[in-house]
Amino acid sequence: MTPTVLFMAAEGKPDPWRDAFLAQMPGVDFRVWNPDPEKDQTGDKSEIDYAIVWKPAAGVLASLPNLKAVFSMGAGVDHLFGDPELPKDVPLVRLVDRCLTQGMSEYVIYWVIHYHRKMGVYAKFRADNVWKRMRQADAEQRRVGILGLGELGGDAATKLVPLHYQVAGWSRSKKEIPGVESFHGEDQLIPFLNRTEILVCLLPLTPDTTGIINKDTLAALPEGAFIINCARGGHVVDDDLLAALDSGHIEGATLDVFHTEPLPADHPYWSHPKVTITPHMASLTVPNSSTEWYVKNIERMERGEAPLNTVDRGTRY
Ligand code: NDP
Ligand code: OXD
Repeated sequence: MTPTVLFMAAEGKPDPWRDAFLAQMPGVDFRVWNPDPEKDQTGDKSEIDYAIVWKPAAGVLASLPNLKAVFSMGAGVDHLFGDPELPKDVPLVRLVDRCLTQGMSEYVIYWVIHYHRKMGVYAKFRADNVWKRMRQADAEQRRVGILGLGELGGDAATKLVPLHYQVAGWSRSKKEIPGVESFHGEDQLIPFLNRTEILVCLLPLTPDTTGIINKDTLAALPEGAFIINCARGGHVVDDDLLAALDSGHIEGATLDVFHTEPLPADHPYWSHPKVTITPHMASLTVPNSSTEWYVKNIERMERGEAPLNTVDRGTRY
C-alpha cells in the first residue's frame, strides 16, 4: 500500500511538491488541501496518513483521524503551535533539508562578510561618487556569535571557521564543534554576547527564546556590533533594536524575519538607514530536496521505525 499524503500550505504552490513526490515515491496518493471546499482535494479524511504543512488552518489536522505524522515544511515549527487543536499523539517532524541548510549558511556568510568588509559603507561611497578606502579588518580578530547551534546554526558556524573568523555559538547544551567556542545555558548568554561583534540569530521561536534580542541583551554586545536575524521576528523586541541603532550602540542590522510578514509598509525598519531587509528568504524550502526528507521519513515509518528529528513538545523545537 502506498501512503496518502495531504499537502497543506495556503501560500505554497503544490505542483512542484506533487512532481517531486511522484518521482520519488511512485504511486503515492498526493492530495492538496484547500480552504475553498470547491477546490479541496482532501477527500475521505480517514485515508490521510501524512500531512505536509506550513501554517495549517486551526483544527484541520485534528479532523484527520488516522494521521501518522505531521511534517513541517519549514525547519521552524512555531507555526504548528498556533493551532489550539494540534493533535497530541501524532509525531511532529521538523524539516532538515540539505538545500535549506546550504542556503542559510550562504546567507549568514554573505552578511558576515558584508559587515566585516564594510560593504554597506562602500555602497554609500559609491552612491556619492566617492573613491575612498578604509582600513581593512583582520578576520582572525573578528568575533562572530551564533545564537542556536542546531542544524542551521551549527552548519553556518562550521563554515565560518575556515574563513578564519573567531566563531562562537550559544545553545542549550554544550557543543563540540571544531574551532567553535561553545557557550550554553542562560548563565553563559551574557558572556557570549560580551565577546560577539556580529550576532546571528538562528534559534527556534519558543516561549524561552521569544524577545531574546532586547535592550538588555543588546546592551551586552560591544559598541558598534551588528545583528543578523534570520530566525523569527519574534526573537527581536523591535523598539529596543531601533533604540540601540539610533543610539549608535548597534551599527547595523540585517533582518529577514518580522513579527508581521510581509513587513507592514509603515514599519520604521523600512526607512531606517542602518537596517537591511530581506523578505524571509534567508533560506527557502526546495521542493525536490525537502521531498527527499519527507519520503525518507515516511519510508521509515512505513517500516515501523520512528521518524527522524521529531519535535519535543516540552521545549517546542
Ligand atoms: P534546530 O532545532 O536544529 O536548532 C536549534 C538550536 O537552538 C539548538 O542548538 C538549540 O540548542 C538552540 N536552542 C533552542 N532553545 C534554546 C534556548 N532556550 N537556549 C539556548 N539555545 C536554545 O533548528 P534549526 O537550526 O534547524 O533552525 C533554527 C531556526 O531557523 C528555525 O526554528 C526557524 O525559525 C529558522 N529558520 C529561518 C529560515 C529563514 O528563511 N529565515 C529558514 C529556516 C529556518 P540545543 O542544540 O542544545 O538543543
Ligand atoms: C523555516 C522557514 O522555518 O522557512 O524553514 O522559515
